[in-house]
Amino acid sequence: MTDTSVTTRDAAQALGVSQASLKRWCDRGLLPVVRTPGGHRRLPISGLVQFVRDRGLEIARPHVLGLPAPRRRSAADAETLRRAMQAALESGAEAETRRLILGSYLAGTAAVEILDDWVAPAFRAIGDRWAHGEIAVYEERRAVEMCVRELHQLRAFLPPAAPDAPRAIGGTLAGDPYSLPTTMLEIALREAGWHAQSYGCGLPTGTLVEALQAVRPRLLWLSVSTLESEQQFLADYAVLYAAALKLGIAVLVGGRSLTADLRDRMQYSAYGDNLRHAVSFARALCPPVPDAPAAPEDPR
Ligand code: B12
Repeated sequence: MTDTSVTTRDAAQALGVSQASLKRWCDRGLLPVVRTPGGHRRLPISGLVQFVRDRGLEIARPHVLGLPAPRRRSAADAETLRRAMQAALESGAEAETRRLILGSYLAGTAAVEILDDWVAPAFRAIGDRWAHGEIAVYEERRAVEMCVRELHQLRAFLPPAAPDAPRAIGGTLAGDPYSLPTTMLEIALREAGWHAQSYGCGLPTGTLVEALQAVRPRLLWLSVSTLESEQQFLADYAVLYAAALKLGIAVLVGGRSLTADLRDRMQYSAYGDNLRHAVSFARALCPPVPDAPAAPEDPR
């Protein structure tokens, strides 16, 4: 599946329903549709995925849309799932990695939970095994590549942010090549309804300041997984923080290299240990708009 939208025929086939039923759901607004220039309905994959998740539907033929089978939560606890994730990532088992990440999301597990509780700990374990010479460098790199691909797919499954949703941008500073955390933050904040965009890794401070001035987000996140020089980092970071402060932009920091000692010498709006903390801070900064109250009944 490469397209972000699918035909009603493929969607009906995947869900195991008639095309007429599917079109009825579209007309009742249960499934978002876009129209081709020729007037044909197309279903954005994100709308279809939310429809399936919200109703706990079984997808009869997920392969029609290139989707994995939903992976329902069993009695298996987080540790079992973490081990399954680690095994799949280590052995280069692409389909299983996909089933664990995307299949779990399709079955209703929050992206933040999948990433914080299974994927990040699996990589910690992979790192430890690499450090002990138990897995080869290529196995670690392959795991990162596979994970990046599934994260991009997971992002495509998330509902689009509302036009007036708050904006967040983030990434890593020069010398920090760790791409998974910043990609995951983008997903976590998108899942929380933000327009979140990761600008990637190795960003010079100057260009991030330019981005803050041009984009004016509500929030800047910075992930710090490695430091070449603490002194250089603190100097670069101070410039960035001052620019954000001037523009009224909150700065959220995190990552394995931000020790308590280092944080003592930094100023920031919030520090988080994980994606859940990022989402909590984002919610406090811009609380989600509650659903509009139901219209009073027509008394006539
Ligand atoms: C993959 C990996 C790499 C890849 C990264 C590729 C890529 N595209 O990202 C590459 C090949 C670059 C790499 C290189 C190296 N690596 Co490396 N790497 C890892 C590994 C296995 C996984 C990292 C990862 O992505 N984890 C997944 C993320 C999502 O988890 P996380 O970082 O914990 O993030 C979570 C939280 O920290 C938090 N978070 C993170 N950022 C932020 C930001 C905000 C705002 C918030 C709120 C939260 C938050 O939320 C996340 C989700 O829960 C780690 C093992 C580990 N313990 O992490 C080793 C590890 C970090 N690497 C290590 C080493 C030694 C190296 C090298 C020196 C190896 C070498 N000899 O070349 C180089 C150094 C590179 C450099 N310039 O610094 C060591 C570091 C040891 C140490 N003392 O610091 C580790 C710990 C492995 C080990 N156990 O020994 N590595």
